[in-house]
Amino acid sequence: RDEKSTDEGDPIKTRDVWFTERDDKIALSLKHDGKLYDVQSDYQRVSVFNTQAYGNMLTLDGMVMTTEKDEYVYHEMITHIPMLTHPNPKRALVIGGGDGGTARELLRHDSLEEVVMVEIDDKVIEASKMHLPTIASALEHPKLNLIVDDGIKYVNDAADESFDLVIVDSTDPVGPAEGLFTVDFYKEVYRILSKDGIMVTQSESPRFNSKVFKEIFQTYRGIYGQEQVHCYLAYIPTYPTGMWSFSYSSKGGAHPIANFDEAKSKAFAKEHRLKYYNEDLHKAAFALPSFVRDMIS
Ligand code: AAT
Repeated sequence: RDEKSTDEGDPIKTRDVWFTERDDKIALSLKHDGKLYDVQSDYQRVSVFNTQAYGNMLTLDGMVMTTEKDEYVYHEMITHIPMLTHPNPKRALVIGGGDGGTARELLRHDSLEEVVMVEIDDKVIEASKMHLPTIASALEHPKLNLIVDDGIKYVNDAADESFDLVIVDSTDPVGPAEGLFTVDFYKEVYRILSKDGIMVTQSESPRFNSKVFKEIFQTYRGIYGQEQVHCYLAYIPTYPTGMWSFSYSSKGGAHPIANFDEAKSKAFAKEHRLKYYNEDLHKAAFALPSFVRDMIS
């Protein structure tokens, strides 16, 4: 993180303060008009910045989680791909996702009877309700059962075959999310999925987090089988490299392109005026650049 003001003593110049997400070799910077929230929770540093290009932005330990202006890409893609492939999803579980974006998109689907969301950090929920109201808009929805707890514990305690869809919308494998990247956790997720259940996870940047990216797909294929696990991509400008990946794994073998309902997808995207997801993109997102394909084949 880097905050340097170069405009002190010059009231004519506009503010020139930057948030920087820094890695060893690359960095991503956004100019902002101030910090709206900044709390050290039991798990991480939770902050919201008012950025000039992307609106309010949530960061955890100095890493960008979501922004008001590009959140729709991530949240539409992590939800509608499985929701429009599964024939009749009734119960969904979200691990993480405390900002509310994933729940908001899931709850557009009337077929869902219940969405259980398990977020470890109530400060993320508080910050999002206060400063990301368009993302947090469904957090009070009657079909949402919002639980503040460790997602690993919740999954370990959940009954066999109790969810049609499990979405792992969680942070990178450091801090509280570390245990979400282990074989044991994914075996438990498999156990709680119904027979035709689907698991979707965010699976990092293929170029930036290559090692984790490869491990993720190896782990899932070991559990679901080689042919049941697919990778898809989306463009997210505020995540490192801008190319973000998701994993799709199905217990019953539903193929994300062969089995998806294209007519329903088209009507759904139109009805809800989605900004990224549509029936063409549903198919196209699974087309991988050769270097990505090679990494996981
Ligand atoms: N939709 C926003 C995207 C996120 S936020 C991930 C959330 O997962 C955070 O709110 C974090 O508190 C929560 N989380 C982390 N570990 C756990 C856990 N063990 N149980 C429950 N929730 C957890 C992810 C953005 C992707 C990263 C991009 N670089």
